[in-house]
Amino acid sequence: MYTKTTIGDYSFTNCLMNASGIHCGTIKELDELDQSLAGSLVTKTATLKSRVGNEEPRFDWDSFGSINSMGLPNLGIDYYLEYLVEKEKQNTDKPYFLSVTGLSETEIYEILKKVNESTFQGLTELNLSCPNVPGKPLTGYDFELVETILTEVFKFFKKPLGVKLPPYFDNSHFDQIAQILNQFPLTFITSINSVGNGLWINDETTAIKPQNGFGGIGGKYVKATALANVHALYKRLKSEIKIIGVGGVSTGRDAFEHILCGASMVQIGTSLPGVGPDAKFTQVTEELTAIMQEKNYRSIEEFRGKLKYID
Ligand code: RRO
Repeated sequence: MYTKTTIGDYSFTNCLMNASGIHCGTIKELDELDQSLAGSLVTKTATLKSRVGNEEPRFDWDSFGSINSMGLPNLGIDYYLEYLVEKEKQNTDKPYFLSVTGLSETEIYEILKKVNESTFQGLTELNLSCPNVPGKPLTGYDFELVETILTEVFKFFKKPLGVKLPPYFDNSHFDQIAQILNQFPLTFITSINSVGNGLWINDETTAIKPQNGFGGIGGKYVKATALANVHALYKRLKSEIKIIGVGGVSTGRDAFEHILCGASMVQIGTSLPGVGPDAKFTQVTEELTAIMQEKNYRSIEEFRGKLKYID
């Protein structure tokens, strides 16, 4: 396919995949992703033990995007790890992503040790940017803590690792996070997680229940922020660290823009659940391929990161 890509030593038949948290909590959902045109899949972010997450209603959406305060509901690391190890046996040339986090620094090390010791061969996405766990500040905004965690993790973790980052809004923050990430043998970063602490109101009442209605915003509302983060990090990170772009992708044009900004792979989040993996990945792949054909690009490498600036 025109849209094939690579991240580290891994090759993917298609640069499109789901975003963690979207259609990836159960075996049934993961299997539907696996059978679609997506080039890979990532699991719901797993913790050591399963979690029910926050009270409902905890998700709402409109034609421009979504708000969520899921609170990390997941079936626990063993469930996702066993699923992926099994998939790898059936599908030896398709690389998969496992998303993990911990509710404490110690839990992050414990869960990554488990992944390191398992037979999982794919890529691990360490989520440093969940905005919705009450009482837990967002790790990606604490630069010192990010540096400490990565220093500890790379003492023992020997598999390909990436980090999922929150959106940043200031050039000095792009500089600081890139300076830290460049010190480590990261394979990729995923940018951006939802824009934390938005507030939606229906009539006179919050749209979701947890934390008095505050939640992470995704979809079209965040595309400009996502593109800026992908491009700012593309310009600052060493070339070995590949970028997975996520935020506001519902068409081939959106994916094309993420790649122009520097993304090697593009995740689809908010726009996926309404349509389902089969139809969504077919639509976006066809649209992206049509744009490439019209512009005479035969691979995404021909335009990746080549955003033009007005003179
Ligand atoms: O589960 C969630 O509330 C959640 C997570 Br872990 C995340 O990384 N991003 C998000 O918007 N919601």
